[in-house]
Amino acid sequence: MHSLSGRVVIFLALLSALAFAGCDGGAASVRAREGDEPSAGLAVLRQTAAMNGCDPVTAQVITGDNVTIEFGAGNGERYRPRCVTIGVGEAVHFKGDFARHPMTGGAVLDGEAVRDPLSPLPFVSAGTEAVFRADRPGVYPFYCQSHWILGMNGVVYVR
Ligand SMILES: [Cu+2]
Repeated sequence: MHSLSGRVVIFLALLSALAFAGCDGGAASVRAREGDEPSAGLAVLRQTAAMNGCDPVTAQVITGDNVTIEFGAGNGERYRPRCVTIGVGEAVHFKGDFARHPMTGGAVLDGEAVRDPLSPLPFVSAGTEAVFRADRPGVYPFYCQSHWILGMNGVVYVR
């Protein structure tokens, strides 16, 4: 359990580092640990290209600032849409009952929900709306802490 979480944190850190690299040519990949070769990170990314039920190739592409992901109530225990792609500077609005569906950045990997402490996605457990504005390219998975096991998770891809 502990080693899995450690491994996933490293994996998520690599994702963040790759996002950085894509942003400005690689000079600022500050989050990669010493000893982690960039090629290893790319391999990990390819192996896990599909996560939280999303694949970057098939994710819905939405442009503009009116991307809304709704959850709960009539949508059931899931996010609609579950997988979206937006551009840098654009925002995603999450709308639903966060008290019933507390949301956090992170991924369900190997049947375990693992929170990503580096995620810029907000942790929200109250209210009915939250906004995530993307300031750099990256892969930003998220899940509901109560219902992730039912598939209540998703990914925001930022290009
Ligand atoms: Cu939920």
